[in-house]
Amino acid sequence: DVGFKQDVPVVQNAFLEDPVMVSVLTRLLPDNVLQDISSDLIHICDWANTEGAALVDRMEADQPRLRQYDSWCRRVDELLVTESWKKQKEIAAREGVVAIAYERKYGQYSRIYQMAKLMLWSAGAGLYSCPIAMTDGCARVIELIGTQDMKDQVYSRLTSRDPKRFFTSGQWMTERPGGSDVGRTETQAVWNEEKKAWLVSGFKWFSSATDADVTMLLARTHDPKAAGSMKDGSKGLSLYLARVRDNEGKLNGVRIHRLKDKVGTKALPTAELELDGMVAQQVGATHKGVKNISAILNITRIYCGMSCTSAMQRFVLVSKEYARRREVFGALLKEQPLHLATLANMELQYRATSQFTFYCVAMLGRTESLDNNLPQVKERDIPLLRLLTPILKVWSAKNAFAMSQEAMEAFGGQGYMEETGLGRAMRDVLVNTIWEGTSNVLSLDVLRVMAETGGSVLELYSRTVREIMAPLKNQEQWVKSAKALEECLVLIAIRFTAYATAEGRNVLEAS
Ligand code: MFK
Ligand code: FAD
Repeated sequence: DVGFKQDVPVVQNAFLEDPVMVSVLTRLLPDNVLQDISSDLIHICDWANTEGAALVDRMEADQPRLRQYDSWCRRVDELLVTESWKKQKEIAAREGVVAIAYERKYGQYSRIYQMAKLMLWSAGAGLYSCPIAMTDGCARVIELIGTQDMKDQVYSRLTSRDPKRFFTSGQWMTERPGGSDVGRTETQAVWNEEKKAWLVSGFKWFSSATDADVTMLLARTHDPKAAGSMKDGSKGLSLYLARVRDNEGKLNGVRIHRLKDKVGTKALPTAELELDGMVAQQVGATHKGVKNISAILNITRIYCGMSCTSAMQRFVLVSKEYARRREVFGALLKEQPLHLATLANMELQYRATSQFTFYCVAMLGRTESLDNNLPQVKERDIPLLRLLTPILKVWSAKNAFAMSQEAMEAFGGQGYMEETGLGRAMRDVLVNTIWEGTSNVLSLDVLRVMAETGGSVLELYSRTVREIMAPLKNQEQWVKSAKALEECLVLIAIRFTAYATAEGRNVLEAS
């Protein structure tokens, strides 16, 4: 045991060690709120570095399995998730990672608090952030359009801090004929008078977090008033809410066909599901399924932004830590100009993405707060958030994956070793370019918003940009001002929109 031993890079507390996050929160939150929540943010980082890190290692080492038959050849479809995965659920409830947003203790600022906590919690949660995102989205849909019974029986549990009561939710949209194009959905819902419920049958091609307690799902409605006739395309779809298992743990008309063999997100039990008479309740109006589920999409897409920001924060912090300890050609890495330039570029990307994410989160908080009748919310936040959410999702996913490569390279050969966790992080962050809408589909979503508003959202955009830029006189101020960074993001968004428009036109011209 002789010879050189590299000093190991360690991030002690991502909140305390990251001036970027502190500055974003200082700008967006009133002093008393930041003071109030700081100890919780410090605590969750400590948890992520200790118990969280140990749980993540175990979740990776011991992945979910499916026991399809018992020893007597009876079909059981038992999903075996690890103790560490179950523990994550308990912790998620206790830490209130969904509850904070709905208790609204800090009004419009509650979302910022929740997303800041989620961002730090994610480092120790592995992929448990995925079921939490869908749970949050499901809670929002029930809050907006659910029945009183759904609020009492389900919403209250999705937003509970009691691990024994806490429910998670799935989001079943994608089918074999189409994931982006859900109008090709084959699954059908038929009213059953005897059970006074809808019975849903079909095949769901991707179901993350198959251990969820409830799920929101799309199905084509047999209209009982029109002798069971169905409408084609997405206009024939309605939204349904169902328990995945009954109180004894028996699946509710679901057969688990197979667990997916994925490139990453290995700890997450993603399955193919056959539905055969799943008892469900309709949520919201018939044939408004896509519109009704879009409240989930818009929340989970912001979660993708948050999750990518969290990954980027870690990439930057560990790369900087390593640069402070690794010596090359007679100097520390942090003193090598070219390496410093690489780190600076990473830091810039991370800063931009943090600002962009929390800019959207702040708007989300305002639109959900009880003051959402304020003119600012109606006239600015709602349309701007609708426009920026898909842009945030695409921007953060593409950049976080690119940065995972830089972080890996910054560690040299060690970066390529599984033990550093950078390979896993790269595989995991990559999925954000695909789930909750691929980049091209979300680019088209941006065009959909522009078309639906007759372009007025772009005027709103440029007005907002001009207002924020007005006090900035020279480039120096741009660099110094946090406000300017916020504005850069709006500019990026505009450029992205222009890009999407131009691309769309080019494709049309070429075809
Ligand atoms: C840590 C992060 C973890 C995140 C958890 C990840 C777990 C993985 C979960 C999944 O991946 S779940 C599956 C996610 N699937 C998608 O995201 C589907 C991607 N495809 C689209 O988004 C398509 O654009 C879409 C399905 C919406 C196309 O459907 P349609 O019906 O062909 O679109 P159409 O006719 O334009 O829109 C129907 C209505 O919905 C319109 O309103 P109206 O009925 O009033 O006219 C649209 O304006 C509205 N709409 C569509 N997208 C919307 C929206 N409204 C608000 N927000 C949106 N995003
Ligand atoms: P397609 O829609 O067939 O897309 C193929 C390609 O076509 C893409 O590059 C896409 O960008 C492009 N494309 C599609 N339409 C257009 C267009 N109009 N113009 C230009 N390009 C276009 N789904 C769920 O419902 N629930 C889940 O829990 C869930 N979990 C998932 C977990 C993981 C790990 C993964 C990888 C996926 C999960 N999904 C889930 C599915 C995911 O949402 C879909 O895979 C995604 O929406 C894309 O759909 P698709 O696979 O059918 O691809």
